[in-house]
Amino acid sequence: MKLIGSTTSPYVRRIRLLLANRPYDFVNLDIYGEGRDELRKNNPALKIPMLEDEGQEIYDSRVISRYLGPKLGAAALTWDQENQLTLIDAANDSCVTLLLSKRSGLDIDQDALFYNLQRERIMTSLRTLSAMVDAGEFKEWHYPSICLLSLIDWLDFRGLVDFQGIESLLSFRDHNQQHPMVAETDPRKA
Ligand SMILES: N[C@@H](CCC(=O)N[C@@H](CS)C(=O)NCC(=O)O)C(=O)O
Repeated sequence: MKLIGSTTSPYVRRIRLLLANRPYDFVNLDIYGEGRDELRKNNPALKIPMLEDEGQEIYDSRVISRYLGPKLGAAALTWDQENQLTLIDAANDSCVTLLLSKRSGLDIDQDALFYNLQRERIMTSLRTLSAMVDAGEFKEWHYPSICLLSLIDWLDFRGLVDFQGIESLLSFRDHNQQHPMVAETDPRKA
């Protein structure tokens, strides 16, 4: 089994945490630099993560987690958990958009429809996720918790979000540091 990704991507970190303590090869690419040709060879969507296993290629972290589920003996997700993943992905995708805009020299704080929509989506999704944490919905260490930790830690690492009013998301991250591979996959160590 081979996982193609990077050491900073929150989407890749999800799969590395899911595969904690399992044998696989990890290919760490700089997808905006020297690793881009390798990415082009492996995924026409030009995104990471991407998994190769027994001749099967799988794109997208959510699909990879579905593929790995039965192999890892994980329970299928409930519809409520699927919704949690959709909120996590929504916030994550919008934040990736903001980061790439920033790196392109664009002002992400400007009063423009596109950026207003991203900021609104990020805050409504994060507020809902924070309330879910308070309600105990992320007490267990399962795939939705793995995805939430990967998102929150990456937002903090990149300084993309003001956590005022949603501090329980940071507490959730801090209280889950002991799980396998969480320390080893810290994006600050990339
Ligand atoms: N829906 C995808 C999103 C993956 C994604 O956006 N990954 C980022 C890295 S953090 C990426 O490859 N971005 C490349 C780009 O947007 O050009 C998944 O869950 O795997």
